[in-house]
Amino acid sequence: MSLKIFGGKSSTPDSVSNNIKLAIATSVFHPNLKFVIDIEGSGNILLQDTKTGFEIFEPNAIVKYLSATSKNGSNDVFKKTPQELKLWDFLNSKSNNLANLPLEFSKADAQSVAQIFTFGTVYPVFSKLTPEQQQSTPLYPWFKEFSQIPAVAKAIKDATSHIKIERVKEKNTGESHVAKGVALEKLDPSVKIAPKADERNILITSALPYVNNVPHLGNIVGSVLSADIYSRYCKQRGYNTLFVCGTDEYGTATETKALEEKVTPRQLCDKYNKIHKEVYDWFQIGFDHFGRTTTEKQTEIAQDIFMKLHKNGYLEEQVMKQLYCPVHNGYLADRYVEGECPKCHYEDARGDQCDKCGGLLDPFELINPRCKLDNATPEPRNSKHVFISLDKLEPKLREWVEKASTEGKWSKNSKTITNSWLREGLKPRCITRDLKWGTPVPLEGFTDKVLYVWFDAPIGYISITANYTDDWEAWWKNPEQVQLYQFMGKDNVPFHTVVFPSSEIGTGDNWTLLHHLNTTEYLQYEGGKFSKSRGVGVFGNNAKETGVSPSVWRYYLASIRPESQDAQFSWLD
Ligand code: B3M
Ligand code: ZN
Repeated sequence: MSLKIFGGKSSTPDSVSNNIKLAIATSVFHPNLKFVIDIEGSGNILLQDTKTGFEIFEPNAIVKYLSATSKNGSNDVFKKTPQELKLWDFLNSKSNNLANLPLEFSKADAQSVAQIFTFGTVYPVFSKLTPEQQQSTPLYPWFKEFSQIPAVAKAIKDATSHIKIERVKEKNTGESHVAKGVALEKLDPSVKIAPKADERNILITSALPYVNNVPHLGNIVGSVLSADIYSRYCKQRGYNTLFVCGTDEYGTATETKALEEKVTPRQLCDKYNKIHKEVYDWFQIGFDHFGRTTTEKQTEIAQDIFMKLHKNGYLEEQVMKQLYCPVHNGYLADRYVEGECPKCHYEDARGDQCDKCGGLLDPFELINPRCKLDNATPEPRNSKHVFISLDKLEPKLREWVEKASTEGKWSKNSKTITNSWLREGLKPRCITRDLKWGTPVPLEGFTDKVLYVWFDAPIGYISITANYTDDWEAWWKNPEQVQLYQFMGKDNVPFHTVVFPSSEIGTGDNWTLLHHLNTTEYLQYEGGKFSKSRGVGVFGNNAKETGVSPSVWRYYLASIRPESQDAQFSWLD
């Protein structure tokens, strides 16, 4: 958490009062923060958590927040103490006769929120009284004692001296942003967010974007922005929230793209992981951690899940016929085979789908198939693979889906998609691939293969958390205390409601399974599809180049969010 506090210009008694309260609370509860008032500032009081965007405007609420977030802070400050209640009554009665102030403080205590309020409130009045007048009020002994507490004495100085703060120019807009009064603190980043007993603990994930592309606006609104909005909401409500995401880096797409760019998969991932990070930073997405799937923790956790499935009898072997390219010596994923569509005879159909007639294809159906990379003619080869026995896991999964979809209030669409898989009956699904760039299969006889990216990627949520905190199991193996919210485009639904939960359930471990999933339909670009290869659409980096501020982009994208049907991005809007 990093906080900024803006004090107001002290020209009216009210703002003197407020600044005194803020300065005391800052100096008492967050001694690392510096409270300064900018002479040219707008005068608006504000506390902002620069990481989450959390903001409070009301001075008394800020004082309470500073207290609650201090080292020994407790949420009790949000309840009114008896002294406070009396104080409110006094203030509401508009009586300004201090002699009537119902004070019951026996001892000056700067840790007491009620005393800070009282002190701030009476300070402007009190400081105008003559020494004799001051001494004649019942308040005097306490007031004097309180003002002499060192942290308070310092705060009074801070609140009553004004400085001119250098203007910050924003690069993109050239606009001059006025810093109003600044107190900046970085709380120790080594303190990790952990679930707390007796609090609402919310774990938020957004679908892990494929690393090998620059994300387009559809990707942004569907997962990271939607999740960020929810995460900000949760944090403002005071829920103990952890929001993680990262790039999905393994698989054919990465291997192929690396070949195209003539770099290693690792180099490719490093380059694009950085690009993703920059784009999301620009959009002010407040991840608590943004990681990646190609880490040691991923190998450790994914292999552990795999071996537990094996031990519990949920894995089986099958031989698969696949297309192999003899020129670049590799098996070809469906979409890396091209050829003539057997249905409409379009020349450039892909092995998974024909872009012209939209028909779903099997790569073996293509007429004159060719390797997308080098045009060589692929040949069929047999290869032995590991399948997850979803059929055996089905009864347990069904039971879970029924419960989770009700408790987690899944959207109609998510339920329909999930039920259509269940209606057909689950079949064993291949979870290994003949590739190099992936998590190695830890099973004898398959060690030259890697885990299929859709088996591996959701485990990325867990390993990314494990790279953030050693205590990752407190989030991921704690269903009693943690609720998992996952954000994604609708095409990702079955992997999150069927395949991933089945893998988790099959291990026999006590996982924090999906509670609520939030999905979007597609965002279209001026009536068509976003397409990086055809250069159609707005991509993360283009948004920045427009010079329009991220807040405007965030607002617009959220306002056209494809909640229940496809939506249109339009420049005219
Ligand atoms: N990378 C697909 C996508 O970005 C995939 C999501 C993985 S979530 C674990 O749509
Ligand atoms: Zn080839």
